[in-house]
Amino acid sequence: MMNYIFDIDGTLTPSRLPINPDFEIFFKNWIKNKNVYLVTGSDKEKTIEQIGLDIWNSVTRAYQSCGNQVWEKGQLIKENAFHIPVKLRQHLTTKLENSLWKEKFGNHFEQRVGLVNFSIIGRNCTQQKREEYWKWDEKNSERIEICNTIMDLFPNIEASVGGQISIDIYQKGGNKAQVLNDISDPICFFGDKMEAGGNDYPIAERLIAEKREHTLFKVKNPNETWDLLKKI
Ligand code: M1P
Repeated sequence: MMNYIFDIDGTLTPSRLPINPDFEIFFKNWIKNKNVYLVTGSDKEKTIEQIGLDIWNSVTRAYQSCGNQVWEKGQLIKENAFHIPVKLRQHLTTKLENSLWKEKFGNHFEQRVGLVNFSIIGRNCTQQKREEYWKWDEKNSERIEICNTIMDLFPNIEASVGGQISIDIYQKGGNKAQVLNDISDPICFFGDKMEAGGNDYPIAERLIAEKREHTLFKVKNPNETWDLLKKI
């Protein structure tokens, strides 16, 4: 039986925003009698806020914090601990002070289970500032540069770009690809950040490297996911 894996931000919903209500109705029906897994860098509370408790409880498994916390039908089944080392925190604080993006809104470090989410603009920014930073970062590649520097300086730590304004930081190997340890083939994977450096990349890379039976759907936005699902 096919196993369907979905990223959330940028794939099922716009980043940090609720799912389109019509897509929500469609998706609720579509997942019935299918093996469906959600894999996001985000935490349980934000995920439920965006896709609703009904979908979250109906899927086969929900992997939060890039798979560092796992939920099955509302039951917690696994979690890993992770806290950033003091030296990395100092390094990121310096990045925050020296960034060419000058507007800061607070909540720059968000501790999650098994993951720390870091944002130069700060998670307290408005939707408008979020969009502005996203466009600025696309031209300036600040987040990619921060991730690469973290991995050069701290070989036991991994960092990846997810969503619009932040990066996810976790123990080396604590990336989204860990979900493949307990999901069997064949697999269809839907994600918007499958390029190197993106937080969906480790899943795509491992499926290819291990010659697993799979199909990758690299989408630009939730509407594209919806269109693809109408054809499946
Ligand atoms: O899934 C990765 C990230 O997606 C969103 O990121 P941002 O806020 O940068 O758009 C958020 O859901 C974030 O929590 C998550 O880690």
